[in-house]
Amino acid sequence: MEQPPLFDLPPPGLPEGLVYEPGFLTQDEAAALEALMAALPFAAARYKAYTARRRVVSYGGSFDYDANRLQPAQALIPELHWLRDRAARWIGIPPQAFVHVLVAEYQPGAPLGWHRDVPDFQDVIGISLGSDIVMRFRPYPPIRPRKSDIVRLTLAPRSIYLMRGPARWNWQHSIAPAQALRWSITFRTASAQWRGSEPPR
Ligand SMILES: O=C(O)CCC(=O)C(=O)O
Repeated sequence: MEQPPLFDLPPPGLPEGLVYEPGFLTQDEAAALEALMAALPFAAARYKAYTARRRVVSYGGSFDYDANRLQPAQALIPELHWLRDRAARWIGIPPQAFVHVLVAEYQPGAPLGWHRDVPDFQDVIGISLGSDIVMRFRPYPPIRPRKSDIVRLTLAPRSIYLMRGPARWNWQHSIAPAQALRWSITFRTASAQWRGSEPPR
C-alpha cells in the first residue's frame, strides 16, 4: 500500500502546513534536557517596550525588536547539537539550515501573545518539555475575527511541531498561560531574503 506523504496532510482541523508529532523525545532524553534547562541563563524576553513573562536564551541569532533585525548571538551550546541534528533530520534539511535557536521557559501563568514570527525566518520547529500546554492558532490577517476561528492544539511534553507554508504565514499563534513549568526549544530556518547572504552565527 502506498504511504501518505509525510508532511502533506495536516491533522484534522489544524492549519495546513502544521505537523505535530507526540513522543519525539524519549523519557531519558527529555529528562536530560530538563536538567540542562535548570542550568541555562534565562532572561526576560523583550519586545520593544514590553517585557514578556516568559524567559528566553537565544543561540545563533537574537531578534532585536528595536532595530527590527536579527543580531548575532552566542553559538549553539554543544549539549543541544544532537537535538538540532535530530530536528533537522525530521524535516530532511541540513542542521546548518537552522540559523536561530530559542529556548523559552514558561513559569506557571506565563503566556505568549498572538503573533506571527518575523519574516526573516521560514520554517519554525518547536519541541516541548515539562508540562502540557495549549497552542492556539487563528487566521491572519483576521478578516472578521470570531472566537470560533481559533484552533487549539495541546502540546505534550516530548512532542515536536513544524509550522510551514500556510500554518507559518496565514495564521498567527499564541501559547495559553502555562499551568505548570514548561519549556520550548524552537529552531528556525532563514527565509529567502537571507539566503545568499551570510546568516548570523
Ligand atoms: O513555546 C512555543 O512552543 C511557541 C514559541 C513561539 O511561538 C515563539 O517563540 O515565537
